[in-house]
Amino acid sequence: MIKPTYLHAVEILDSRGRPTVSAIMGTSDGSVATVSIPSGASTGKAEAKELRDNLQPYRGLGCRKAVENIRGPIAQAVVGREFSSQAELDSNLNELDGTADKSRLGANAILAASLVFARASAAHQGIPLYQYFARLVPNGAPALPRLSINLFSGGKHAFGQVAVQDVLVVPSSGWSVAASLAMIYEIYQTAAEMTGKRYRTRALTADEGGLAPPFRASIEMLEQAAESIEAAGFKLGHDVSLAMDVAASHFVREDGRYWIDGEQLSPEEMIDLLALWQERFPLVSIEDGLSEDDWDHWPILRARLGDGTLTLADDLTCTNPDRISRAIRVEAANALLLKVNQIGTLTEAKNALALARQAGWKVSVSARSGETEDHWLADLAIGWSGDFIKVGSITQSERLAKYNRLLMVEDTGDLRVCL
Ligand code: 2PG
Ligand code: MG
Repeated sequence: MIKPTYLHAVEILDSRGRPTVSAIMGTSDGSVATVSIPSGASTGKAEAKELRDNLQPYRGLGCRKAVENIRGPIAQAVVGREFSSQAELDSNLNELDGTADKSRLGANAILAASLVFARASAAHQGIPLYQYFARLVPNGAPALPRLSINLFSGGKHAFGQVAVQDVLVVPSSGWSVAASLAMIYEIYQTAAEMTGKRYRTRALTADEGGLAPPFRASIEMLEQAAESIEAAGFKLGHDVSLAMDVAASHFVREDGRYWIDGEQLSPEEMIDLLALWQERFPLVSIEDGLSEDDWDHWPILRARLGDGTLTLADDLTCTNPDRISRAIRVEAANALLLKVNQIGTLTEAKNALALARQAGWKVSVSARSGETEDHWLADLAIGWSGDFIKVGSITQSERLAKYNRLLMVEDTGDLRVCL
């Protein structure tokens, strides 16, 4: 049993300088916990709805109403009451909100309350946060995830200079977090030097700290990544592989055609293009290769990619159990990108995880493009034994907070990268 004695919230700023929500909870045993909430830019249509003020300041992006909802109705429902579990707290939050997409109180307000309760509960039980998360899932066994690290950015995270959103590097399984990061450092520096010379620009970075030279087409991101890996002294496909977040929902047009780097492709042609990239490059996963509404073509893409490359669903499934069930039923994907703020409570995200696991899917636990210095996501990836973690690049403290937490747990917690 845990009894919150107060719940407070503050509007703080995220890594893009936009407002977000932070919550603070005290409990009857004297513990105090804080948490802060991330926010996406290339969001899926089916995501739970963040509450934004739609007024000045911050061009409508303020979170003062969400903050007031925590200080007011949520605090009234939670403070002074005993809770026996995370599920009990989360179902109370959902009842209080009463909408399917959390738009009344705001998914940002609800997630802040859900997560701050988790951190307060971990403190109450005297266990690390990743242990608390592990105890939420059946047979939870904490394990360090494989890193998937953003090297080059395009799409909505880099002013749309090329259509594809991310090219990521993925060290082979078996590399520790510490060794993976040292490897990526070499690759990142080599890529910055090479692209600096090739494109005659300084190393400009995108929202998640990835490099964003003025590529002419998305294929150049893959070619340059492959070249940088080899030039840094690593064997492509052996030491390190690649992954992509195509984020195709953000360049599909109403007629269902994909407008990619000056070309208009039908869904079939888009699948051909992805299959061609899969043939040329060692791709561990292709995320959102098609748009969130293109349910007819996802199963074709998945069949085409086969077992060699994961068909990873982000906007398609939005960490939403209903959409995940549908994707499993029609065999649209075989891996889930899990983002807790897409659904809005830990318990619902846990249900999403369980569905994916039952179907034998791989899981990548992901940060958002707008992040904070909070590192709960690293604990979540460990506690829920994510196969991968996706946090962005290896610059900017909001990204490094998560990597540093993984380093800390790896060094002190005696966990090994899961194979
Ligand atoms: C994604 C995420 C993280 P955003 O598309 O996977 O890279 O981006 O947070 O902007 O939705
Ligand atoms: Mg994505």
